[in-house]
Amino acid sequence: MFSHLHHRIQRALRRRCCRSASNICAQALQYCKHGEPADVLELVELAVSEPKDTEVLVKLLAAPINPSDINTIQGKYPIKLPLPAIAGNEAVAEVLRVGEKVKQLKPGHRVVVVENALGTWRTHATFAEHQLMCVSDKIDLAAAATLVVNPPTAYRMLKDFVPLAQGDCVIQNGANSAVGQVVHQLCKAWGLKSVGVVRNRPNFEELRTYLRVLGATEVLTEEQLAQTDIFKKALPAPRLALNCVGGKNASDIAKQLAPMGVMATYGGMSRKPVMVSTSALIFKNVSFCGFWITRWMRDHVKTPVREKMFTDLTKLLEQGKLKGVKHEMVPLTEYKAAVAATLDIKGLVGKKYILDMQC
Ligand code: COO
Ligand code: NAP
Repeated sequence: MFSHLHHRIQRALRRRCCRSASNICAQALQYCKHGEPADVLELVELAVSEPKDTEVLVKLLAAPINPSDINTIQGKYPIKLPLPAIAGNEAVAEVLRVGEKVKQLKPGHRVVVVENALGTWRTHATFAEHQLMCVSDKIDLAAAATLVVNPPTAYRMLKDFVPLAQGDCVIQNGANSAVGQVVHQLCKAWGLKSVGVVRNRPNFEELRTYLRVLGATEVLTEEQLAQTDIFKKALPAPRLALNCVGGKNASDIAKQLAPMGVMATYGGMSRKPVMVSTSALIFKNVSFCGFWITRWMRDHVKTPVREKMFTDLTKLLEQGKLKGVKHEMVPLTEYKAAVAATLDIKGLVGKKYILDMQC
C-alpha cells in the first residue's frame, strides 16, 4: 500500500518536473541499486534540460547492450556511478538544439557518444559538446550505435601489442563476438591471417562460413584447436592471441603462440581465471597482458592517434570493408529479455541486442 502511494507521488513529481524543463520528457532505463539488470532496471520519465552554453540536446536513436553495461549495473565493474543512475554507455543520436557556445554541432547532425558512462539507454539527453562526435550518415544506424567500443578495441589490440606485418597470424577465442567479428574484418583489410576459435554448436558450419566471409582465415571449435596442425603446415604460428573467454580456452590459444608472442586479455566471458602454462613463459618467453579501451580513450582524448583510428574505421565502414555487427533491434520498452540474455552464462546468443529508441 505504502509502496503504491510512493510510486504515485514519484510519477506525479516526475510529470511536474518534465513540464518545468525543455518540454521534453525522456524515457530512461534507470537503476537505484546494483543487481541483475532485469530485476533492478526501471523505465522512468525524466526531465531534459534546455541546452545552455556548450551543451547539446540530443534525441538518442539506438544504443547497444554490451557485456560491460551489464557488469556496471551488477556492480561488478570498476566504474561505479552515483545512484540512481541511467544505464548504457554508447549510442548514436541526432542533435535537436544546441547551446549558444557550441562550436561545431548543429541541429540535424548525427553524433555518437564518446565519453564513457553517460547513460545512453534513454530517448533524450543533454550532453556537453566534447562528449559527442559527428558521425557519417553513410554508416547504417546499428554500425554507428556500436562504433565507439568494440571496433576501437579490435583496432587497438591489433595495432598496439605486437608489430604485425602482412601475412602474420592472429588467433582469438570468442571469435564470433562483436569484437571478434571486427578483428576478422580488420585482419582481412590489413593483410593479416586471422584464426578464430569458437565453442562448438549445432550450426557450427554456418557460423564458420559467416566468419570466413567476414575475413577469418580459419575457424576452429575448441576441440578442433586441441588437435590442429595448421600452425605447423598451413599458417605461421600466431604472434598475437586475443582472449575474451578465460579458463582452459585461454590456455589453449596461448599454447599456439610463436616464441615472444603476446596474449592480450580483454574479457572474461567464462568467468574463469586465465591460466598460463609454465613452459610458455620459460621456453617461449610469451607475454600476457590486458587491455581496457575505456582507459585508452581517456588517455587519448583529442589526440591525432585517436582521430586517425576513427577516420580509418569510418572509411572502412563507408567502403563496406567493415560491416556492422550481427544484431537485433529491440524497442526500449522491451529491454528485459535482451538485458538478461546479454550476459547469460550459457552464452550462445549469436547477436548483439541494440535498443531502438525510435519506435
Ligand atoms: C567477470 C568480470 C570480468 C570479473 O572477472 P574476475 O575474473 O576478476 O572475477 P572475480 O575474481 O571477481 O570472480 C570471483 C567470483 O565471482 C568467481 O566465482 P568463484 O570461482 O565461485 O569464486 C566468478 O565466477 C564470479 N563472477 C565473476 N563475474 C561474475 C560472477 N558471477 C556472476 N556474474 C558475474 N558477472 O568475469 C564477468 O562478468 N565476465 C563477463 C563479462 C566480461 O567479460 N566483462 C569484461 C568487462 S571489460 C569490458 O567489457 C570493457 C568494455 C569497454 C567482471
Ligand atoms: P558479444 O558480441 O556479446 O559476444 C560474446 C562472446 O562471448 C561470444 O563469442 C560468446 O560465444 C562468448 N561467450 C558468452 N558466454 C560465454 C561463456 N559462458 N563461455 C565462453 N564464451 C562465452 O560481446 P562483445 O560485445 O563482443 O564483447 C566480447 C568480450 O569483450 C566481452 O567479454 C566484453 O566484456 C569484452 N570487451 C572488452 C573491452 C575492453 O576494453 N576490455 C571492450 C569491448 C568488449 P558463444 O556464441 O559461444 O556464446
